[in-house]
Amino acid sequence: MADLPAIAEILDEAARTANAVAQISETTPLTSDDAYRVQALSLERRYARGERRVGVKMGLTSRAKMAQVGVDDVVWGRLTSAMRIEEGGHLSRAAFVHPRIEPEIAFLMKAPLSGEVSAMEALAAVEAVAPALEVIDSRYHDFRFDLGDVIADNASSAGFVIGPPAPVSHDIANLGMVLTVNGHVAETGSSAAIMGHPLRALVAAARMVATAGEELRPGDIVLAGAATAAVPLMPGQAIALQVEGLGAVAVNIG
Ligand code: 0L1
Ligand code: MG
Repeated sequence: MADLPAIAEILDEAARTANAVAQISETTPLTSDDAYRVQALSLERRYARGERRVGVKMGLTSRAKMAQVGVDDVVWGRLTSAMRIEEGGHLSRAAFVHPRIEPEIAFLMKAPLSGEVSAMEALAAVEAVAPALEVIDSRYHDFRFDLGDVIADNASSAGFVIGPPAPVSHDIANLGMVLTVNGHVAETGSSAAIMGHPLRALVAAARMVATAGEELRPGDIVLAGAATAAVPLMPGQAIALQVEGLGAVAVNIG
């Protein structure tokens, strides 16, 4: 039987020290259920160090990313206080293994949400929406993983930046999103690439956290998923995301 606490320690240490490790699946293929247990155990280690859970991220929310990993459902991970990067602030490339950044939409929750909910119920629990950047960083060599690997690795969660919040009355179904690096366009996409509508990612988040006995809580951030491919991060980059009608969010890489 797999030693789930030992696997959680390996992945937590890999993230904490920014040292890549071999895929867990090379020796111990994990079911999704066991992989989510590993994720929860590795997050317990972060909480014990003083980090707080501040929300969740949805991953593999575009058809392109699902096809890349060979799955047909989204994944989720937990966001902690230590992953938050100030809007317009700096992050150190050296604190990560091989970080990438991707353009997202974030929800800020005002009411609890959990289980099977409709899109209308999900929307009613949202305080605000915002442009967001997610830093992902697989703790596996070469950013290679199977589904169990990536779930256990907290869905590659590494950092996030939230832009100015906008009222939920804003229609987020199909917003143009432009990611620039040092003023040059790196990726363009639409919020519609996030499961067809970012609100579907929130519905999925409510469903998936419930399977772990958790809920989305007031004040939580929910990252809905990426609208384009992720861009590798290097020192000296100024990263900015402009979301049509919603605003901008930026971060500098040192
Ligand atoms: O946020 C994401 O969609 C990433 C999920 C994990 C897969 C990856 O690291 O690309
Ligand atoms: Mg993401």
